[in-house]
Amino acid sequence: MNAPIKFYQTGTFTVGNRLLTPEQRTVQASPERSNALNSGHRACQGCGEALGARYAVDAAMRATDGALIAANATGCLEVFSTPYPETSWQLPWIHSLFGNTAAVGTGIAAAMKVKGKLGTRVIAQGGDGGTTDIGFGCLSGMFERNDDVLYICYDNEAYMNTGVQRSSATPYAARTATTMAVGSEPGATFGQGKNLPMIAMAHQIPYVATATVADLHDLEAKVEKAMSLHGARYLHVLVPCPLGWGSASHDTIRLARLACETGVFPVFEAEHGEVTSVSKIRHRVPVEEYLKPQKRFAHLFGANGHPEMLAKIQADADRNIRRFGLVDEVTA
Ligand SMILES: Cc1ncc(C[n+]2csc(CCOP(=O)(O)OP(=O)(O)O)c2C)c(N)n1
Ligand code: SF4
Repeated sequence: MNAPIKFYQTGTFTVGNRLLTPEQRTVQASPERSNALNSGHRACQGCGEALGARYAVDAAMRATDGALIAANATGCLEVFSTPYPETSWQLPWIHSLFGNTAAVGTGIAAAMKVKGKLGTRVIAQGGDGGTTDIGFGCLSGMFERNDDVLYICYDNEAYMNTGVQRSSATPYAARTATTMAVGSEPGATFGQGKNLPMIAMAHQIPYVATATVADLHDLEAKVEKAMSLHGARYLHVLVPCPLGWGSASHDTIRLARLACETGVFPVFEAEHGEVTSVSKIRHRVPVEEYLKPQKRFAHLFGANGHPEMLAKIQADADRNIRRFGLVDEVTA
């Protein structure tokens, strides 16, 4: 009897890496990886932010031969990794204020320059609240001066560390502690959220990219590319948060993938203000498939649901697909 053919996804932890040449394998596949964000931290089960940060920082460590310093805004990533007097970080790591991480990163880069340590590179990282709201002025300044820092925003679309309050990256209609699911237009009604990647592009900095924890190889590659460049660089990573999104902890990667496949979250790269590559949608799906597994959107469904709000979310996703050319056959 013929054995059934098995297909393996290349680049995975299991058999997949053995199907790739050594130079194509993921950073995490290597026993030489730095484990810069080590195990034992206190993130929730299924935390997309912990996963994204682990891959991103280890990739930055490999790209710099370990000559890396990180500044970190207040937020979940800082809190779950450093319960005093412990730390999960295995690199020089500085906790900044909630709103000044970009400026602290700039200062570290300037200090390295003055000391002649040009090989020591800097990343600054924070959540979407620390990035799109309170830290926005410092970040825009860092971009405008073209400071030699890679800023990584882990976007879980709300202020999770303090109990799921709305940020300016919270999507339209999402329920948070400050945008309750009540009234004729329940959930966040402020608009579609602030689009930081496009604002970063408007500064014409050397490199802007988006990524998700659904494609960790892509995330690593973008970090490595960013670290091969100098000047201000910005990486925006969508990181589902089971606690804040009301999703199952085992759905983190599936939701990140659905965010891409619906067009809700376009994945692309841009250099000096121009889009240079996009990740095409392989199986386009309606936004309902992405929204339904998340309790923060539960009020949109059912007998008392809000089809008109769903239609707006679909229209925004369709606009992303057109704007970034995410599906080849879309012309209008
Ligand atoms: C000036 C200031 N205001 C408020 C806070 C309280 N605070 C700490 S973390 C946080 C929310 C962080 O949200 P975000 O940046 O989105 O990161 P997440 O926790 O979601 O990863 C807030 C409001 C603070 N530390 N400093
Ligand atoms: S609240 Fe969300 S972002 Fe924070 S540790 Fe839990 S899953 Fe991660």
